[in-house]
Formats: sequence, C-alpha cells, structure tokens
Amino acid sequence: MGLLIYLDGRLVPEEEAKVSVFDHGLLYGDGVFEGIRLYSGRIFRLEQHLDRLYESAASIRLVIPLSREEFRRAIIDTVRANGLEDGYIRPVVTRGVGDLGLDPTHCPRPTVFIIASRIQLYPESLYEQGLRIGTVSTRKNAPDSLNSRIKSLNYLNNILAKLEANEAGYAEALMLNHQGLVAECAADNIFAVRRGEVLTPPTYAGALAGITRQVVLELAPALGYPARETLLTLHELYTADEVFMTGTAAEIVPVVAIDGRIIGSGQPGPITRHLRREFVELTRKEGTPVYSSC
Ligand code: PXG
Repeated sequence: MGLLIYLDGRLVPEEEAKVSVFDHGLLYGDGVFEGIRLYSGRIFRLEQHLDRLYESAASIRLVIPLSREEFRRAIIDTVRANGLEDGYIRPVVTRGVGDLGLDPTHCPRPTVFIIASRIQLYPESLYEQGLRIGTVSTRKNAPDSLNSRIKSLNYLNNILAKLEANEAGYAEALMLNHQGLVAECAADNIFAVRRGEVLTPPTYAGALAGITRQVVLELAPALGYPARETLLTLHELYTADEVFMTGTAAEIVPVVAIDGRIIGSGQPGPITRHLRREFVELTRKEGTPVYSSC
C-alpha cells in the first residue's frame, strides 16, 4: 500500500502528492528541509529538528505558514496515518509557486509537505568494518555565500562532492572549506578521537549543526570522554586514533581509512563503538511518543 503524504494541510495518497513545476523549491532549490528518525513509535529529538527547521527558514526569510505547534502535530499525524513504528520523516518547506524569475517575493504561499516512510537501514557490516572515505576537490560553500547551518534544499555542493567520492570508490566524501580546513562529509558530520578527546569542526568551519553531532557532543562527556568543537586539518584526521561520522540516517559510523590512509588500528575504535552503543540505547529511551498522546 502506498504512503499518505502531508501536503499543504491535507493527507493525500502518494500518487496525488504533486507539486507544481513552478514551485521554487524545484526551480531554484529555494526551501528548507529536515530528516528525522522514528524509533519504536517515538520521534527522536523532534524539538531540535523543529528548532533547526524554523531557524533555517528564518535565515532565508521564509515564513513557515504553520505554527511550531501545528508543524509538530502535522508530523505526528503523518506518522500515525501511515502506522509507522520505525522510519524516516522528511518535512520540506519550499518557497512555493511563483513565476520563472527567482524573486521570492513573487511566491505568495510556501509549500509544505511531510513524507514519513520506512527506512532502509545500513547493513550491520558497515558498522563492524567501518567506512573508507576520501577528500574531494569540491570545497564547502563559504559561509558568507551559503551558510552551512541552513539546511536548504540546495544540495548541489554536497551532490558534486558525492559524485567525486563515487567516482573514486569512496563510501563518503570528506569536504574541506575554502581555507582547506575540515568541514564535514557530503551528508554527515565528521569527528576525530585524539588522546581520548572527541573533536569535531565548529559550524563556522562549514559544518551543519547536525542533530546527531549534538547528541555526541552531549553523550561523550557523560561517558567520560571530553568533547569539543575545534578547527581540524587533514593532519588531525590522518593521525587520529579514531574517526567517525554522524548523521540521522547513518547514526554513528566508524571511518577506518581516509584517502587510502589507515586511521588508527584500521578497525572501528573503542570510543566510537562505545558512543554507538550508548546512542542506540538513547534512541530506545528518548523521543516524542506518536501513539500514546492524543
Ligand atoms: N551534514 C550534512 C550536510 C547533512 O546533510 C548531516 C551533516 C547530519 O546531520 P543530522 O542532523 O542528520 O545529524 C547531514 C544530514 C541521507 C541524507 O540520505 C542526509 C541528510 C540530508 C539528506 C539526505 O543520508 N542530512
């Protein structure tokens, strides 16, 4: 059976969930989105995702035509309508329908849709073996061009990076910023573990303020590993004891090689594994219940 999609205030069958070819989300990538996980009937870190969605929208001067309360409700209703227990939720807000010019003031009404679907989980072997990733030549958009904190629909920068990684046979693309400092991966944040410390680049270096990243920054100190944001060069990654990536879809994934260089022991490291175990535990305990409230 097909999915029910939330589209501009209604739940419609996926065959009917269509947006106009004049929608500026399509014409220009003008819009914002989120990717959220549902674990055992609970939405993980929903409030933080809503914070980021509204902040991204505000940054591009897009007024979301739903209050935060209405948006929360719409997400919950969409999950319920599809009877999902575990899955992936994709809220999208576009600039809406306009003319062929790019001026957003000619788009009177933003388009809002929410897809809640099952998720294709990454195979367990990926977590056991770790990923081999590589640096790409495509640099992160400079923050004064397009700030990495905006989770916009304009993903070409990341897609070009991903294409390069694919061509080179890497599982993910490691992206540097315009200064040659480590920013993040095409669709995940990056962390290094050095002498027991858990390190990740600050958002001003070109990283998205990832929700999973934030969980790790909170979780690590609670487990006895100091964690902080710091500028990183490739040197710090190449010589790290452990490297891992974080993202809503991937959760916490070990990286065992970068640019063909083996990281640490070449196996997923103990701190990475510990963080992953605790992260999985957290996803079982936390979250906004979808079915128990009215
Ligand atoms: N950086 C970028 C550029 C991202 O797109 C993350 C970091 C991780 O953030 P969260 O909040 O998820 O911990 C993302 C994640 C996918 C996919 O299919 C992932 C993302 C966007 C679109 C698709 O894996 N964003």
